[in-house]
Amino acid sequence: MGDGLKGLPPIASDPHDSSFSHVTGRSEYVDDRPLLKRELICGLVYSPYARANLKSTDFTQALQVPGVVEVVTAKDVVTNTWGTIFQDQPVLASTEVHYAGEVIAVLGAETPEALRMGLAQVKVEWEKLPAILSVDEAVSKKSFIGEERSIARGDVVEALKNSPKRLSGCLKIQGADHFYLESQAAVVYPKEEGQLEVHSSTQHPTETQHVVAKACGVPFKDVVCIAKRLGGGFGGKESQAAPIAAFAALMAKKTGRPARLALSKDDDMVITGKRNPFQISYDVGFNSEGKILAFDAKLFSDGGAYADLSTSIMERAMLHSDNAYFIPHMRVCGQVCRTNYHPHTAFRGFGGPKGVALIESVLEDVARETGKDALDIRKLNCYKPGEDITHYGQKVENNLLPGLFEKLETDSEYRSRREEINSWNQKAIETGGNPRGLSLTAVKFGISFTTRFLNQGNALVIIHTDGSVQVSTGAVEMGQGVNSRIASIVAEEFGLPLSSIRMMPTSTEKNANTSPTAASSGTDINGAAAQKACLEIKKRLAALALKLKDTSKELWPSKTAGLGTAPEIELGKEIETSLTQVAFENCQVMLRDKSFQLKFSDLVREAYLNRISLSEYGHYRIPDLGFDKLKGKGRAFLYYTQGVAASEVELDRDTGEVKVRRVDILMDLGRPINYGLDVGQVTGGFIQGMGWVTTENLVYNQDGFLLSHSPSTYKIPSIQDTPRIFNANLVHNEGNTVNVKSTKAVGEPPLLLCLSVWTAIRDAVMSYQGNKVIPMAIPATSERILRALTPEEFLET
Ligand code: MTE
Ligand code: QUE
Ligand code: MOS
Repeated sequence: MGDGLKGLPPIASDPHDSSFSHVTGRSEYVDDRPLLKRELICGLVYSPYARANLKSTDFTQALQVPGVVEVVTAKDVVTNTWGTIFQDQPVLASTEVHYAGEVIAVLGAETPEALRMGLAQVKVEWEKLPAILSVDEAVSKKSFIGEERSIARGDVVEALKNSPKRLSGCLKIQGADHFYLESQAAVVYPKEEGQLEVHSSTQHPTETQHVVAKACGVPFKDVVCIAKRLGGGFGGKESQAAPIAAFAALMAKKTGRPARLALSKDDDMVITGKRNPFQISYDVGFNSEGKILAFDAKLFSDGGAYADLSTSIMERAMLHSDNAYFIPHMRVCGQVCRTNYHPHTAFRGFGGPKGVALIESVLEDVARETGKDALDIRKLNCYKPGEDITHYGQKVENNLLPGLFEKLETDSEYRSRREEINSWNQKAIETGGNPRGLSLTAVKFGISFTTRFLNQGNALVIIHTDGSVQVSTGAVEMGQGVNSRIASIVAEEFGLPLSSIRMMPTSTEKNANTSPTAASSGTDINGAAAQKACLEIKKRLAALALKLKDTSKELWPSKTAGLGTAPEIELGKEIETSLTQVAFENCQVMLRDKSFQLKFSDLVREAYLNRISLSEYGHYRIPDLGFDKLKGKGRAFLYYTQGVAASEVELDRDTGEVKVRRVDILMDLGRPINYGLDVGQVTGGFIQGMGWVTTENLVYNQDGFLLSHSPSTYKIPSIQDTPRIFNANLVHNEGNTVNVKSTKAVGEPPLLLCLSVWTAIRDAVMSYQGNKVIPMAIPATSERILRALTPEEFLET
């Protein structure tokens, strides 16, 4: 099982469908829409304090500024509550604010200058109130969102008691900003009879439509939300794009004028929530071999001021606390805390990275305690035949993990490099040199929304009479390439080149009741829906082709339809079986026995003239899911995307800086639809994660106001931070037949492999400190690294 995994050699791939327009600057984003006559530019008034009473507001002077037109406050909001899971959040706050950055008013002006001057003239009187600004404080005050949940198997208390070795500890994990290059933005056009056309940078057009409609007090039918493309979303535009669009819509509704709101980077960072910070305590029992016998963990997350997606994020953290490892007795408890920070939200990986950070960290510690190599500990505990049921009772099917560990151990030359690093570090300790670390971690990411009803998608496929095709789905293109992948699926079904397929802007007018493009499932769900639509059209076309074969050409629709000189061809039951006899290839439609063929575009034209529908709407639902949230048991995921990464780091002994010397990644992505896009997701996700675990440090003042709200104070990875040697490879796996085209989702899983950089940093630190267990928070900033290397030099004050 898993032995002899074969690599998948690089496959020449089609470029991203926007690559040309991106590099030539022609790609249109929301704020690139030309200004219309009378259009208003909006700006936001928000709280500088974590918690405060809003004693009074005075907009008179602001409204006297020439060019300032209107102000929108809570009084203008028809239904002033929203929230993706719990409706606990006001669109605009009115009497009390619960986080620094909470919006209380929207100002509309004719020019950016007027807007800036107007905002400066807004008078607000705040009365500061005590705020909760840490998880510890929230826990002691029992300030929670939702109930505590627990997922357990076996008898963890007894098994811990009977374990020959025990270890307990705490792990502190900070948040991270999404740092999409396009900030939150919306442009709203008021239309006839109260209708609103919303252009939004949103991962979730349906929710944006709904939040706008409720805030403005109109039925859903009167709001169309369109998302052509995003300059990055990463989860940050899953829930939090909706109120931004509502602000612009309220202004458009109140003034009857088009309204645009495009946040500055600083406002965006202050207002929007981040990856949830986590605080975790754990107790692990193991034997002298390093086999884990029992694992008990308690997870607290900082949800911020409102629920947002935090409870689902916590659930995913709990479902990923096993990661790639079988733990016979396991209990994981999770509780979201309500604090006075911006509401934290989805971020690539959702809760997964926090759960995986925990267990990967614990395995590093177990290695120290047993004196073994951490890779051997991981291989020993890895899911394998006979030990392949998760703590929530789902079987790990098509499990490539053992083979992935073996292959990357070889490909990355792990053992010889471990030897080199050992002697390097010995010298470093003696001579005051820079310590190095090496670590190999895994990911097993569950693919499916854990909330069952979200696992559905729909697609509209339209063939025009020249044989070119338009496809609309609920999927949002945010750079990940979902449009290119779906276009490839459709092109392959019809046997057409990609140039015949046009992916249309995502719009609730064509695809309603959609799920967010999230949970890495965009292609899985929407691609499968598009494929279903294609198959229905193909059945009709194939049935017609079979009829045309037996019809003399003079009687074909193209010769007779205009005059009505021959009866129409009737398609009967053969529609159901036609596809077994007909193939669509190379722009041709042909009988499989080669007795007849014609051009795709000619057949399409005959079909139109014969009054056969050339459009289809496909709906797809992921089958066989059965996770019971109350019991914490069942099949939560359709399948797992798996991978491993080995990272080597060097720590600067004087500055604490991290240099990532080499990274080797190996992932199972099934049969990639587009190899190039997939490898792009792997490397991009990995480096984005590296920022979270190393340099991205969110700093707040005592009022809970984010101070690090721009690239000058918040350090995301740059080109200098990319690993000096960076090998990202895939393995051959045709076995994931449960998913469309036997592919596997790629969007989030590679981010979790960044944890190998963090564990490599821990490896370096602990190796430098004589292999003692030394805790490390996320991110492992330079400061934290220096303190861990030489604590005596940095006494905490
Ligand atoms: N890649 C780019 N370039 N930009 C993004 O915003 N978002 C990530 C991932 N990759 C993102 C990205 C996140 S959080 C998710 S859930 C998936 O893409 C969503 O798209 P998919 O389901 O089509 O993979
Ligand atoms: C992964 C996700 C999401 C998720 C569960 C996952 C996600 C999301 C929701 C969600 C849950 C309940 C709701 C709702 C959405 O769950 O993105 O509207 O009522 O939005 O495992 O990415
Ligand atoms: Mo991605 S965090 O599921 O939008």
